[in-house]
Amino acid sequence: MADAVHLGSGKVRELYALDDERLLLVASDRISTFDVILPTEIPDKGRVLTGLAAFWFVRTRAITPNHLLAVRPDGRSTECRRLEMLPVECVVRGYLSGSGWKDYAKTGEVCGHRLPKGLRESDRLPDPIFTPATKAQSGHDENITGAQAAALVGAERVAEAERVSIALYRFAAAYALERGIIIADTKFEFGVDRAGRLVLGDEALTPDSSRFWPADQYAPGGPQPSYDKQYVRDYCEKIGWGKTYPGPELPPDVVAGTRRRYVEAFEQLTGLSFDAYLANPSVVLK
Ligand code: Q0N
Repeated sequence: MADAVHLGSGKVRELYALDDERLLLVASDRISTFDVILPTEIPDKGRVLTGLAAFWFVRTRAITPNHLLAVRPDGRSTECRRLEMLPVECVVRGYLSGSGWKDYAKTGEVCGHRLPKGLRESDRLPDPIFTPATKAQSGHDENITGAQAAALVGAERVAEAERVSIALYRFAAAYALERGIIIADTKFEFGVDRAGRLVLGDEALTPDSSRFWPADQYAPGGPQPSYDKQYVRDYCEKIGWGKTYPGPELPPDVVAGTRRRYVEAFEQLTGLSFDAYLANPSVVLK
């Protein structure tokens, strides 16, 4: 890290340049809820997300190339290929939730996709839909139409990103469902390499970039419990926090319960023990 140049901070991650071709993505243990970073960290959260993303990168190589080069022994740092990132977030929704549900309830459509009438909140969609978004000035994600996405990156590139995104979602959602986790929706970020190839970047198919729901509690017709953040949300509701900065400190039992859920998601999806990952992060790459 001595000569890594800090390029920027996301809400919960830091990005460094290693050289002209390689970046280091470092996942912190910070947690956000209702778009606010809380003052209390969840121990090992960054390691869980790093290990899970690496696990998926290896298992989706037949669907798309990705930026993963190595996971460092600390378990939270990913060395990756430097790409020219597309300014579009590639969201895939398999279930009707969040802004997708809000848009549907208002208009019967989500990002230009006409959907069947009579769907309830959290219902499974007949087929997953591609609902691109951009980072608005406010820092919030804003849904856009396929035509707007095409204006940003070109029609052919959007079509390619859509095809790959849907294929990734179908693969991961089927895999996760067999292991008791519904991936309701997920966000991919792609870049282009020097050869002009589309390459999957960022962190993919983690509970931070997706909505994970426990399959055994699935009950459409309202919002679903979050696989990872439900203890945090319940606590925030209980104390009547107004959901604006600053967020509340979390008590030890909420921290412990939340850490356990992240570790459980890792173990359920990878079939590996998290202790084995901590001892040697490369176990997820096999
Ligand atoms: C990159 N972001 C947005 C880190 C993630 N492989 C890459 N090459 C070039 N740039 C990026 C990547 C990746 N991944 C991605 N910014 C730059 C997401 N950031 C937010 C901050 O934390």
